[in-house]
Amino acid sequence: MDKKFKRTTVTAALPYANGPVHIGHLAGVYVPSDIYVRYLRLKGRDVIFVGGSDEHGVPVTIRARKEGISVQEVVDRYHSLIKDSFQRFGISFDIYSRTTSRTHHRLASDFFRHLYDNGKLTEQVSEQFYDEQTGHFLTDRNIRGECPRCHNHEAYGDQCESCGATLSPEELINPYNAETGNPLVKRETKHWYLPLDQYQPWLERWILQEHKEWRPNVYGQCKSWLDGGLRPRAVTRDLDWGIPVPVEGADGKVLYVWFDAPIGYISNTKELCDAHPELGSWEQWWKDPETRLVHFIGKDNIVFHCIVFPAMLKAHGDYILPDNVPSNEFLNLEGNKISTSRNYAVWLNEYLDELPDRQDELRYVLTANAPETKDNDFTWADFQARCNNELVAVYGNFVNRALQLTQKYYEGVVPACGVLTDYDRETLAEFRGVKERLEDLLENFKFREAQKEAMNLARIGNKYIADMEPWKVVKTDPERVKTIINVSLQITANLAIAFQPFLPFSSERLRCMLALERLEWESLGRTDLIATGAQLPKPELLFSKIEDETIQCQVDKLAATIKANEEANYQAAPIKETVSFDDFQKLDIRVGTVLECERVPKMKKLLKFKIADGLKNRTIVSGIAQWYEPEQLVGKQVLFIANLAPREFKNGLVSEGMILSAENNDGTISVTTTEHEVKPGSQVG
Ligand code: B3M
Ligand code: ZN
Repeated sequence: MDKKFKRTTVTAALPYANGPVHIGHLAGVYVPSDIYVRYLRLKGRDVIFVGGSDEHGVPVTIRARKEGISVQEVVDRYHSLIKDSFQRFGISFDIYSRTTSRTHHRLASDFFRHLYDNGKLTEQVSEQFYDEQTGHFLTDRNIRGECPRCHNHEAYGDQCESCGATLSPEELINPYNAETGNPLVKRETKHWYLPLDQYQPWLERWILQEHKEWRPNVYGQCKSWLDGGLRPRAVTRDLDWGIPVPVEGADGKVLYVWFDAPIGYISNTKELCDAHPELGSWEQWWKDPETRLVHFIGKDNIVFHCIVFPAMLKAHGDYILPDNVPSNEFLNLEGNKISTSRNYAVWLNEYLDELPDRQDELRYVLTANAPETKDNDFTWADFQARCNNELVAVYGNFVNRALQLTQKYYEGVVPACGVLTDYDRETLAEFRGVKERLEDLLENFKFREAQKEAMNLARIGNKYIADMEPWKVVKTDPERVKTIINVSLQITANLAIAFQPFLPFSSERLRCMLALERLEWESLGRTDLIATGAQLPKPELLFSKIEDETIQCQVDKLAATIKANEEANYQAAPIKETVSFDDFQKLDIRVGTVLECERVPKMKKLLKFKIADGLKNRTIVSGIAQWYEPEQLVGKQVLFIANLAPREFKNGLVSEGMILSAENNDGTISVTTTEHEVKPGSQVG
């Protein structure tokens, strides 16, 4: 870290209190920020880690209406759920507060007022959609109407979920209030704007010139926003949930959630410092140029943290600006986008309940697979493989061998180190540079590589003990074994230290098993960490295997969610154009009995039927092999079109008609049949 900084304020994006947090949030923001903060604390740096719930905005109000409870109840519920899950998961916030706190309301309100009083905001009247019956202006998400592209009648003001089009409310045909169904009219309303265009030249210099070191994804997104030209942004909304606009004549208006939420970092710092005078004044953490500010966020929040919030801070004038904004890309889940509204996620609270005491396993996999440079995919199979093949088979296995052998040979008393061989020395030498390498990676937010580096030490340890085979040497050279075990224990202590920022739970357990008072980061790389003669307690396994059933259970759960979503979204296809009765009568639909059914060589999709149609036997070929075993259909009665012109397949096979079957919404096929048995050749009509 730069010498010019005395302390660091680390913030992690404030999750919306409209649902629990999921692995996407963890991988993108909370695990990396926690690693970073733990590391800084281990280094003895002055740091605070600020978090909290974002409790304003439209999503919480929508959730409240959906569940038929008050908005306050929604945010209360999710705030405690999120806070509790973070705590159980070991995200080591110094404070986790909320944007509905009184401190925050006051501070955000004052912040706005300061900008307003100093002429930093502009006023603009514009036309917005308004529900005359309820007397409310509506936000994009609360407006529905007919999609101009696909004519779905339930498109949202910002997007049509049917065809995926991005929309603005103006484009909707016959817009209506999503809640009440009332038609909407346009009405004039006044709002306050942050004139971002005025900050463009400054932002260009500050980001594009002075912060070239930001991650390429962050820098790139900023550049493209700046290249597109910034426009004034409204910082108020017509809404009855939020912080009232502290200006006369602004009744029914609140601060825009993206205006107040980042100020939440400041309010929460104030709340922290008010409760802990030893931390000094909150202002020192936000206004002293010797304080370094770092925001951890997801990629959909980049513009707010790199452009809008800095412009707000700059406009205010007293504040420091972020020094870095490490943002990750997205994490997908089993190849699909994670979605709170579609309930498609691995929710942290459920993970903690269903896989108890496995915090470090998830932390490990999310870091090993972190979407630092590109979107990444979380799969349960990969989770299991990494846990079993890396945590259990490498790190856990090595530690367990070292500790168990100490018990077995020396009743837990650390044996003295004798003369080191070249191989011992080479192994220990690998630990010498590790502190510097880890620090360099961590300081530069390369958590994935840093954890790999730590895991590499475990591999070295594992290889050492496997190569040394103390269980064999003990029979021939008991003195030598003492040295091997001593060296192994020194390596173990190093692992406990190196993994501490990443896997705090197992490092703590390992510390106890090594009977160490503390794990000192500064001692990383030393080979005299465990004193000869120290008594170690009986060890327990550091990691245990994740069983197939556990994984299957989770995979099934996701599949069930996908299925439930499909059901919920199911809409029958529109009815085709009307046909005359005469036209209908031209079709000759009949019942036939399946005499034979077999697969067609080289044509994977096809089944070949011999059908008795009451007059002769005919061959019909049908593309349903994926859904039936041939023998399931033999003897069944099926409906078929008897007068369809014969169709020839590539291999010369001719189909004399078509068997009728229904396609379910999940794409599966079901052959139609008659309710009672009827004579083959019976006409259907
Ligand atoms: N609540 C968006 C999100 O959870 C928003 C972040 C606020 S950070 C000040 O992605
Ligand atoms: Zn559409």
